[in-house]
Amino acid sequence: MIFSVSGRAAAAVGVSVVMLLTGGSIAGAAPSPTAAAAPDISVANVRAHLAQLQSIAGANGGNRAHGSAGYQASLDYVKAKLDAAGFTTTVQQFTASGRTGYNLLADWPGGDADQVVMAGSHLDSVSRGPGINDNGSGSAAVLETALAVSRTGYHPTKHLRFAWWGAEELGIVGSGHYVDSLSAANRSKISGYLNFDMIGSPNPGYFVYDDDPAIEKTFKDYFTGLGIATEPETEGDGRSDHAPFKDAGVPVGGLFSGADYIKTAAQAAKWGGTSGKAFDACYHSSCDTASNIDNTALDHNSDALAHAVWELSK
Ligand code: DTR
Ligand code: ZN
Ligand code: ZN
Repeated sequence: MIFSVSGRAAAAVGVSVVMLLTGGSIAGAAPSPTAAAAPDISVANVRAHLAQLQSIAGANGGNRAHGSAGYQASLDYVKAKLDAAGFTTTVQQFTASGRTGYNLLADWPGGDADQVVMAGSHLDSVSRGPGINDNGSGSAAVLETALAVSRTGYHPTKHLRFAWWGAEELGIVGSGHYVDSLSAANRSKISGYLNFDMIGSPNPGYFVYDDDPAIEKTFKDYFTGLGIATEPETEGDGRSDHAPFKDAGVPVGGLFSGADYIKTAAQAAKWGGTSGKAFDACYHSSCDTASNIDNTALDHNSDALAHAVWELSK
């Protein structure tokens, strides 16, 4: 079910209507007495979401691009999982390149509404292919982390909001529309935005956004615990959905496993894989399919995502 929600007033109406229909409640449960550690995120579950996105692309002309049936079906799939898990979902509508686009927001009932921790990813692909690494990987990992919040009954001090953005490939349009539609007051309530755009690259690197130091440290400490050295993610500055949040003064961070840049010998020595080859040779290509994923990178990055959501929302 899609609500035509655009603009602040309409968004507010949309949210209240959605709460009535999905049984969400603003109050939610009290914070859990102890701030538990994040659960392990099942990479098999993340891969199952990727398989669904792959078959959606296959049934809809081979892609999940903005304005296409493949994008709509992708959003419907993610929304159905979240509605069933007790999230309060909102679909925000916008226009890009003359076609209607949609963002999907999912609020976990409860937590301090004045301290919102967000985790997001773009759900659209390019028109040339199914976009499984770019960015089914981020979308599936954010979805599985949200489902883990529900499964474990996690109720942190802060409020959790998850997001799947439309039209990132057209120029970061959906997330920009979302940030622009927030009042200054609501924008200031977002204590951090975590972005996940390409986290399963087949020749992976382990890059951590070097924006907000506290968020960066949360991710780096996690990988240090795994004995994995990380590098600062600098290639993507301003190139994904964290950019509108950063421009609005929101602390941002995130993870990245590499795109069409070439892995060096030094990077191959610490991360494995193949030097002299791209981190993802199928970037923005038709071969960005469900086989264009490194399972270990997807697994580690999904677990790091959950770790950061738990740690930063305590
Ligand atoms: N995932 C890419 C945007 C992107 C993010 N970080 C980098 C680094 C280097 C190249 C591209 C990117 C996209 O959606 O096109
Ligand atoms: Zn892309
Ligand atoms: Zn991307």
